[in-house]
Amino acid sequence: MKLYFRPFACSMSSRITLYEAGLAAEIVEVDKASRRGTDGVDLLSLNPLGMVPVLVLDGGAVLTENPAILEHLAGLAPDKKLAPTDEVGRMRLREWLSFIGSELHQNYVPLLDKAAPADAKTYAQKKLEPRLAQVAAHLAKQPFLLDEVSIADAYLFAILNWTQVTPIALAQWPSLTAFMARMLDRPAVQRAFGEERERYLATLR
Ligand SMILES: N[C@@H](CCC(=O)N[C@@H](CS)C(=O)NCC(=O)O)C(=O)O
Repeated sequence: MKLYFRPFACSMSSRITLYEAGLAAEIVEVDKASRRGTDGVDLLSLNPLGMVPVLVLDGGAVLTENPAILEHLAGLAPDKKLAPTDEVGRMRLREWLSFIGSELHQNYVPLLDKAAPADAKTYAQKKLEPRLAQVAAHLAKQPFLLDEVSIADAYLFAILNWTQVTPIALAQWPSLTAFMARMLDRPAVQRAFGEERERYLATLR
């Protein structure tokens, strides 16, 4: 199995999940400008939009879309219980994955994109703040999005990590900063975060 990633992109949640699940995979960095992996593979040949994450399964099947990759990885290690298997739990998991993907992730994009017009940034920030407040209210009542830590938390962690390079102050929601710290206490998250930070800083040099 191969995971294509860019440092501190949403693909960090797949790396966290690999480590939480104890799964072996080759983790391949993709250069932002050339969209080529360090293995020489052109990302556009795997995903026409050139986005990470991409997971190439051992049989050669190519899986894109972060929530689908996360669910697949969780399913490979059922004993780690990173995704609920009961109907209600699965329903809640998909509710959160969908919320994070469409309501949070996509609204961060203009704030991270240097080419986005100022109006688009203002609009995105206005959309994001009430949505972050909604997650904060939920996490003020419980430590993780579901009853137990799950792939939804890995996805949320990767997305909230972007806040530090936006004008939004995460500290206005103590339950979100506490969530980030709680996640960073987990060895799998610490390892993934540390490795991605090292690569991220290298790309700035
Ligand atoms: N819907 C996609 C979104 C993936 C995505 O936004 N990837 C970003 C990094 S977080 C990316 O590769 N962006 C490069 C680009 O848009 O050209 C998913 O859930 O996997």
